[in-house]
Amino acid sequence: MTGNRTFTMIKPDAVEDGHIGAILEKITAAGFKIVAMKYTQMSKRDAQEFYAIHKERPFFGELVEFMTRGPIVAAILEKDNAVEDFRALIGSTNPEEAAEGTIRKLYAKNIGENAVHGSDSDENAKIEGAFHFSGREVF
Ligand code: 3AN
Repeated sequence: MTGNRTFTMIKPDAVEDGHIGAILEKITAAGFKIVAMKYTQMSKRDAQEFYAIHKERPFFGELVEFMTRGPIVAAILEKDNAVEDFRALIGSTNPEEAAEGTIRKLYAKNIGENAVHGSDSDENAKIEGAFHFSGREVF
């Protein structure tokens, strides 16, 4: 069974470059409904916890630095088959491998500064959504 919610972040690089509006337009045009959204900035501790699964990876320090260097847009999105369909909309982690028309192909700079996050499973979508939003902030 596939769930109907996923979690996303528009990352600091895309925010700095002024792509919030264009990315939200792609997301809603693809049929995702925004059920929670905020403009926020993660602390070092937030990012270390959010990305704890990657803490042994060589890029962990760089990832924490990048994700905390400026504000992000965090959102919970609703659509049938949300996790898989959103991963298809954003494209591969490495923008050089991302399909034409995907958000990362359009806006990502490289494998680290790749414009957007998308949960990789229903379970992680729930954990990540709950990391950023209280129940009262989800509609
Ligand atoms: P995705 O975001 O496509 O699920 P993950 O979960 O493998 O990709 O990686 C999480 C984040 O870590 C990526 N969005 C990217 O910002 C960063 N990252 C992944 N691989 C690398 C790498 N080789 N070098 C630098 N940063 C990376």
